Amino acid sequence: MGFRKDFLWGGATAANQCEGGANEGNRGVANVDLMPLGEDRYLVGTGKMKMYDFDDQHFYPALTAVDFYHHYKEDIALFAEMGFQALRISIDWSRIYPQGDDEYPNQEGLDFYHCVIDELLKYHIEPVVTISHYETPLHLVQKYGSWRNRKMIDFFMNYCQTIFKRYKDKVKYWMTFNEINNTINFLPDDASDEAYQEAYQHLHYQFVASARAVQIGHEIDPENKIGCMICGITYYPLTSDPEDILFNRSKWEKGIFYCGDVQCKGKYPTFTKRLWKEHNVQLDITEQDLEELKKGTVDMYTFSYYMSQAVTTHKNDDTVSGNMSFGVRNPYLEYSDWGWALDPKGLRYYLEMIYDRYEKPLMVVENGLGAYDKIEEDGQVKDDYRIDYMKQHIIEMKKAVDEDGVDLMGYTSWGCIDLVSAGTGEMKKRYGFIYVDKDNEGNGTLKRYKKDSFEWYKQVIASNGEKL
Ligand code: BGP
Repeated sequence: MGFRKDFLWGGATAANQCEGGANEGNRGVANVDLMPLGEDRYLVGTGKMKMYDFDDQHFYPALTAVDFYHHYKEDIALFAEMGFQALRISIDWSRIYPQGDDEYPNQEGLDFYHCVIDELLKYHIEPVVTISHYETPLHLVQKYGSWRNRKMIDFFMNYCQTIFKRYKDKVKYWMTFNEINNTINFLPDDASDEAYQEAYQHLHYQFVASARAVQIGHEIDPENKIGCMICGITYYPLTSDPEDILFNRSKWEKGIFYCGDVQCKGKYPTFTKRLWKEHNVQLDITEQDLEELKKGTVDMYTFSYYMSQAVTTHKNDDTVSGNMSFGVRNPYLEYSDWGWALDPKGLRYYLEMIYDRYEKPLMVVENGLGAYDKIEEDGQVKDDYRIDYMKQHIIEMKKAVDEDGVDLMGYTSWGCIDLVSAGTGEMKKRYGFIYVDKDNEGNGTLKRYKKDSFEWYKQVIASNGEKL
């Protein structure tokens, strides 16, 4: 059997992590521009430190990133050489509406993505577009408090309508909010009731915005396939203590199913009441909102998968953090240079569990290994560890398809070209098939080099995942 004939193989990026060109094309300032490299990044990201202006003490990697803004033709040509059938990009809201609440869109921003999309289509590469990948115009954060405010739904709708219309007949695959569930995942287990209140309210407004976007997207073009995008983590209980089993279940409910259920089934799941009660949460939800959720269920479930996470209620100091999640070391697994569990079987488990729950087509829109790469004097990068990581994950994907009948539409590996790390702001945490000469502090020629994984991935695509 194997993967479907129209399986989409490709790679994934996000504007704030690869574009740069922050001050070009009339773009506004985005919240992520102010996420510095270094220790303060986490504090700014979690809102514990307010940073509304640039200062000399910090380096802000998103401003220049790997300059896809000026290199997109060269980069897309390299993706085409690998045989990409899809490229996941995000549209940066602040290029289209620099302030977020502007009356008219910014023509230069619209034109930029038009050129990028046309360049992809020239090589028959399907653009897969994330509408919001952690990028929000800063003005919306400062003036309205971002997603704490219901008004955000209207600003977002305006933005969606503009891009759905402008890229009609060119873009068919969309996803609304990248890793929407991270608003909850990011909270430590002992977060305050106020923090939960804020997070659940923020999510509710995003659910409504997403559901309305799905409806508008279908009205503008019935061919559109619009997905949710979930940070996929396979949670395991560390022990068989029933307390651990229940704790693990709450991780799945809170971290994975809560968002997926609302976006795929169009209603809050039954366990919601318990989750809200645990933290005395009272939300602003109208009857109209609930109607919108019902009408705006997604066409596909897209997700990122890097790792699994073991959790326990027992005292355990061997803690590990991974992609926006916290847990303890799993003695059966190896860990990456950044301490993320390497667990291909966890991907199969996730695929089967989710497909069984929603019966919607799935797409893996992020997967990959962030590692230290060494470039040799002759420009070679021998990244066999990356090849091995991806190979093992693709093998498990294939089992999920062949043995369990999961309907999998595609695979876009994360950071197909080296880009800025979302979690740490580093450049040295590299994921790409293409090496970019740039270091953490922003030095380098920006020259692109093919890694060993480049040729490997080319054969994977050419054989539709048979030659690994
Ligand atoms: C996901 C994000 C991506 C990407 C990836 C890898 O959470 O959607 O934007 O960055 O994780 O994470 P990191 O860059 O922290 O290694």
